[in-house]
Amino acid sequence: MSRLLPALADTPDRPAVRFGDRALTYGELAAAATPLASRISGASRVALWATPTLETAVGVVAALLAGVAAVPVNPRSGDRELGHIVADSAPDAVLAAPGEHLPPALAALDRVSIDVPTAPAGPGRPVALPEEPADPEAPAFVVYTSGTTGPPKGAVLPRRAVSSTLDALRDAWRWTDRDTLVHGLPLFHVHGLILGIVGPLRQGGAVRHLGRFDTQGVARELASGATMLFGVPTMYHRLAEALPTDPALAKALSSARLLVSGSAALPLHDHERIAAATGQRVVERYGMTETLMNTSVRADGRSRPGSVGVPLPGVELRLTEDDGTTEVAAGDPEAVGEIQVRGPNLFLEYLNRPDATAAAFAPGGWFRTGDMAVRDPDGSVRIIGRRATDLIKSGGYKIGAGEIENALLEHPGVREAAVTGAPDPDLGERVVAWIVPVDAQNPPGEGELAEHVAARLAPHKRPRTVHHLDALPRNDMGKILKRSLPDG
Ligand code: MCA
Ligand code: AMP
Repeated sequence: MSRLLPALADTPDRPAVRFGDRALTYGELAAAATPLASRISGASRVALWATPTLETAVGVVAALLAGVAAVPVNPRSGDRELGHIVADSAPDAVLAAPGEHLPPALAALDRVSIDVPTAPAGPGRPVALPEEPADPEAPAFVVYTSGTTGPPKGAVLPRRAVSSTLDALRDAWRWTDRDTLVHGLPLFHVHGLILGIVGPLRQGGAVRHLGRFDTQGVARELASGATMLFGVPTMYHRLAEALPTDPALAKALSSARLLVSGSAALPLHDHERIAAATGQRVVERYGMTETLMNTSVRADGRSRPGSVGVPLPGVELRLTEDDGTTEVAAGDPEAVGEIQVRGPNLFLEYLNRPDATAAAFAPGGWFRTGDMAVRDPDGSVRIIGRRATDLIKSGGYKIGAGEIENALLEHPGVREAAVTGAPDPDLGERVVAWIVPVDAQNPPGEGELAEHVAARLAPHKRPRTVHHLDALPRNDMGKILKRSLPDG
């Protein structure tokens, strides 16, 4: 019996995961993950080369069964980002599909191959699952997340955060073993991996991953038995754009039981276009790497565009003034405050960063999210912005301005750099770089700087627009005044 994933033993013949034409039942998943779990048993942490493949799903199940914390790694991470993650998390081994070419930082580790039989055995004798750790506080994941400055921090997520958030979503979304989820999210973040893969498996339902997101894949899966869709707003924007010319997509989305958006705010215009074309209201939920899920519009509740719903069962939520401890006036729908949360969904700490961990909490164990919101009279939360302007949300990815500025400053043609976010209809925000070149006659080009950042950090962190300036606006202390930069 698996505490986190009971269906592995209980319903071996039911479909569990599918990527393209490769699929596993729960029994087959247990059979593939169990030997892998024994190979890594006793390790403290393992890196997981998180390609959007069946192997990643098997790897994550193996790590959960073995009670070893998984560190999902973006296969597109550049050398600087990857070097930091490997040095900081010090994994005992790396789990990767056979044949994957690993960059040097990972190739230096012990490699454990995720072997998935090409022709699974079908119904067979039940697999004896390993004894999972009984301690709910044992780390299950270390997920790296960007801050305003410096390299990403590893949020250590215990098993209890994973189980409590998924059980709360079961309740809020009426999520059951009869549901089949479709998604095309990357598997190195909470949204795609914990909600999108571990989520359906905890409920005993199924997941079909598209490999990569495209509107036709969504239509195909929803038209052939999938019941739920998870996506970031950029994906819903692309669906909204495609709807007017794709009646099959409209029909498929209309037939879904639940469409869920998260990771950033879904613009009103896209909400409205999808509702008009499909009759469906997209449900928004609000979460964070450090807190997993905090609030959601309930499946049986009223979805209002702009609302991220009510606190999930077990989650306490308050809005505070700038001092971080005084609660804003209750019942005043105009009162803006920072969202603070407390509950079993919270992370344990930032790995190796006691300073950052301490700074993230207010007295009483309240986690400071940095998100600003108001509360409607019915208790539902409306996010209106972020405290830090140096955090950019692009395509649903959180990107720290400081991290990109540091990478840009490593380019020989860059003397000074500032990074901001500019509104973007597709990505929500896009990364904009403001550069003072070393040689004004011969400044580095936009493509060259994008390539430079993509190779060091990750492609989604690359600047989409580059402006050249003679000097950056600064105050008397020399601090860059980003608000004085023209609109990006
Ligand atoms: C372009 N590309 C490049 C370069 N330029 N590669 C290297 N160097 C360059 N200079 C490549 C990209 O790698 C990609 O390759 C392609 O060009 C297009 O990239 P891009 O425009 O960045 O993105 P996109 O393909 O248009 O993707 C949009 C997307 C994506 C699919 C919406 O942004 C996405 O998957 N977002 C999900 C983010 C997410 O999961 N967030 C969850 C974290 P190729 O074409 O080969 O792919 S938040 C979270 O977990 C919390 C808990 C929460 O609340 O959910
Ligand atoms: P990450 O740190 O990448 O896990 O992203 C978490 C952040 O994404 C939150 O602090 C919010 O700013 C944002 N976020 C997540 N879900 C939503 C949502 N439904 N609406 C608005 N912002 C969201």
